[in-house]
Amino acid sequence: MRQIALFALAAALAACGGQPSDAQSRTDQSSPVTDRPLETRAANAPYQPAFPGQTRAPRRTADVAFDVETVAKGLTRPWGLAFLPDGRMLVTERPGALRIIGADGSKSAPISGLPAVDARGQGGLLDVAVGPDGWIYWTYAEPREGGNGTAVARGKLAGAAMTDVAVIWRMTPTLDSDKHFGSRLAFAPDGALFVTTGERSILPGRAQAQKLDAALGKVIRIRPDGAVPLDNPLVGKAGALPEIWSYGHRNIQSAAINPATGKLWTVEHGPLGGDELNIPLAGKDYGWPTIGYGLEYSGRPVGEGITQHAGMEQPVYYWDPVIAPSGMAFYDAELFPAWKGSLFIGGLKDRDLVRLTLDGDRVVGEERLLKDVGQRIRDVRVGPDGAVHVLTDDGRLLKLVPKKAA
Ligand SMILES: [Ca+2]
Repeated sequence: MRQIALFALAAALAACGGQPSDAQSRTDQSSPVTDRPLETRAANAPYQPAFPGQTRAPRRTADVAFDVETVAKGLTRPWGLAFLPDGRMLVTERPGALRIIGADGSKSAPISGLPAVDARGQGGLLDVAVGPDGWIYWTYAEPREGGNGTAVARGKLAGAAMTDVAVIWRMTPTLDSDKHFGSRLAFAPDGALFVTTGERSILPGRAQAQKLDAALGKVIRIRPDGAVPLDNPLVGKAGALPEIWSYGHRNIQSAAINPATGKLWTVEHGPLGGDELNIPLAGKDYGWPTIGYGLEYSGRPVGEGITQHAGMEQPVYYWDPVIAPSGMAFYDAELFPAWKGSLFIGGLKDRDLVRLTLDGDRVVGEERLLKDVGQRIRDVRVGPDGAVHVLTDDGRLLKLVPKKAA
């Protein structure tokens, strides 16, 4: 009955202009127009959620009017974006270049001093972050004897050069695959550095998402110099890598600290269905490949085709069909008051920007933005000016700013 009533309300709203009143949209950051899910396409997998609201949240729009400005274009397969304290930006390009983008959109030549990358497939130069210590941190697919693996390096930016460069962490074991490298960086409020990884897509890697002596398919927690924090959950456990924070992940390409709680949130790629939003907790198992909400690309079940198992954590939220996440940012700035508390996630598959409305640790609404841009969104970050910045696969750095009055 409620659904019918809300449908009638939506129809009434549509008849009088299609938008809820401004007062209504300000009461709760974003207003549900109906309780119908934003996602209307058929799911790939026949699975049911473990709890109400775990998937297909209601369409919930914030009715924010914004302009999309082009900060820079002509970037080559950009992947990661970070803001320097002086307002300039760092952008990685997957073939191996790290560039400085000026506030005026100017692009520097590649910063010298970075190690070589394996840029095949999904590899290359990946994420970049500015540490609270002022050092620059980045992830990349490191070419190695017998294959490659994700690595984390840091250095000091001195003009057009990176100096004091050191690799602070290496994902092991080395495998020969050009897929599922992770890898986002997120500094926690306590100064620890989270690094997300992937399981390399190939079957010998997939099984290692559950193995504690391998760094594939994990969230890693290290000190900025690469040392292992002594309060990590597996420190002292025989046969386990002490840098592991959580495990059972597939390919985590989005990570950010929730400013409301200080906790790490991540989004990982599922296969055919089953992209997951998780809040990875110390020492917990997030299930892959034993449980999940997607199918193999062939359409067959993954493993035994189960979604729940004792001792394995459920995702906070999942998508089927997938969004193919890349990059995420919590919105905690003042520029767009109606977006405060939202979580933005870059969408590769549907070529849009996903905005989630949260209620604590639950997803209660979903909206898709930038459909008209029509590009795969590779990273999303909030600038010091409060503008939402995104990188697109066609080489643009865009920023969303409040729509100027006519
Ligand atoms: Ca999972």
